[in-house]
Amino acid sequence: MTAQLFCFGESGHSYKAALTLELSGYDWQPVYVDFFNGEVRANAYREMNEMAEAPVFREDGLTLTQSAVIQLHVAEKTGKFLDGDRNEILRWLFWDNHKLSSAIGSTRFLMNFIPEGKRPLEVIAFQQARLKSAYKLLDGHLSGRDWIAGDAATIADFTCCGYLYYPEPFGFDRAEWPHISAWLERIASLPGWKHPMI
Ligand SMILES: N[C@@H](CCC(=O)N[C@@H](CS)C(=O)NCC(=O)O)C(=O)O
Repeated sequence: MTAQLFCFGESGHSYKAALTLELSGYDWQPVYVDFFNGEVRANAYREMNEMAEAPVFREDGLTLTQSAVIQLHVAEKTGKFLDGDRNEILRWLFWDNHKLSSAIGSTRFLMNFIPEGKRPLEVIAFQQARLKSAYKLLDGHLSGRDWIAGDAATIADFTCCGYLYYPEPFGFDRAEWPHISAWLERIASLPGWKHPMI
């Protein structure tokens, strides 16, 4: 059965899972989640994912949530994008989910997807300051190495890049982070790569 990924284009967390599926050559199809009209909070959606979040992966009676779990499942099943030290890969999956993607997701939401007059400027400034430390750490880690964990692309790369291709402003300027920028180019050069909004 073709696997389904419940997702939407603006969701960087969905993108990580979709990118892993796509680059692995997995048999999958996206199922659109109407996030901006509250679908993830509706009872029907919560029955599928009590955490009320996208993405959700479904295949042959299996339901998985949390993008990192979906990525691991796909990588283990296909044997792709898992070369390298497993603890190192897991370390970056956890770091990204805690310090990078979750912070970008909420900052980008506050800066772009709510009415201008309702944007909490102090919260945005606080988040951007914390994110700057995360960009600095990632840029430093990528100086002198091509990939986050190991000698080839892994799911650690696909989780950390999740939000960094989106055009909306959230305080990330690629020109300020040359090693991150070069790494994003490398990922975008992998055969089958797609932009999140395609
Ligand atoms: N750690 C989760 C984060 C998922 C997440 O926050 N998804 C967002 C969309 S990008 C969502 O559905 N948020 C619902 C909400 O916060 O109410 C993952 O990696 O799957």
